[in-house]
Amino acid sequence: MKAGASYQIVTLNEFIINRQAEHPEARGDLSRLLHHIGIAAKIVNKKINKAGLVDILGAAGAVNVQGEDVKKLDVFANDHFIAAVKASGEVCAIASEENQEILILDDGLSRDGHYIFCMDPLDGSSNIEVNVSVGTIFSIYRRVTPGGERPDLSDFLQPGLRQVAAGYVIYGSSTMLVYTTGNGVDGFTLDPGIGEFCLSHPDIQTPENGRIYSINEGNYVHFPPGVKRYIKYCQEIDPQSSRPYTSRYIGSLVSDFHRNLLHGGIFIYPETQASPEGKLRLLYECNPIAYIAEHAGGRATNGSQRTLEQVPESLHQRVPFYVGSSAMVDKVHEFLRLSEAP
Ligand code: P6P
Repeated sequence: MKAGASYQIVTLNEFIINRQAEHPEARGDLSRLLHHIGIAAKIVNKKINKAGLVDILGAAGAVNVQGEDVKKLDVFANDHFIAAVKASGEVCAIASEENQEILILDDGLSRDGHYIFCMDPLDGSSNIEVNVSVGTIFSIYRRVTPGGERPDLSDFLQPGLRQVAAGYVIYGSSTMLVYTTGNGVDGFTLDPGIGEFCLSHPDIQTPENGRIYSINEGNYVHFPPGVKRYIKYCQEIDPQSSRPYTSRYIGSLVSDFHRNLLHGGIFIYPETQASPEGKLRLLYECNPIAYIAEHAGGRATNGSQRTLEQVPESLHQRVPFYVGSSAMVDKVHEFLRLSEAP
């Protein structure tokens, strides 16, 4: 950067307020909720960064040197995102990967909350002990039940198209928050020095095509024939580049998706023998990631139907998931259709 060039830091909160100003009709309720999500992300990030010191802090279930009960990090993350969403007063109910049933927030403010909140508070948490990036994934809808009345499952069984916002936090070599409210996808990197998420990736557009495919090839023998053929296609020499595609699989959805979002690529978790409906959850993994992918110019399906058009049948429903660069998702669809042709 040239001497004297001004580097304008745009913090997450400034960005949220600026974006709200573009919508005079906005009442600030979604902005307030997003602000509280940012706070929870910073709290979880601080805890995760210390997770490597578990021997000092004590393993989950133990009592640490400070005499505190050590919680599993996904329980810790779940508690803090619930607390942050409750503090916003804008959400009337929560669905979480950590809770079998929906959590009704029926204290004064929340009872009239306009939104419902879905989350996987710490996706890929088994990777923490080996220091691999993990993430929080969230999704926000307007409630369908009347304000003031008790929310119910109908508020959550909405197709992903109706999301008003979706995002993820990736706790990696740096901690980032990436989200969309349907008007572009923007990425913020946490600056620990000032404790703020700062705009680092404005208006993310995912490449239309890519050379990275992400899939757990350990399940190869159980994949649908079309997926097997697509993998072989990726491994052939590409005439344009004289080399095959690159296989990258971290085993943490947010990390695999984030890399493909920026560089181009496809992530696939199809149905397998162990997971005949697929492994990933529609409400709080596939829909938010699909919403982000589409608003960055990408595509997300279950192998035939657009993920965002799928009407959920249950809270923790699993679906096959193909997400990433649009040309790559289209290409795997060709192989799936060919394999189904009579
Ligand atoms: P597998 C992590 O447990 C997770 O839910 C996603 O983050 C990840 O993409 C997937 O499961 C990995 O599953 O079966 O390949 O280990």
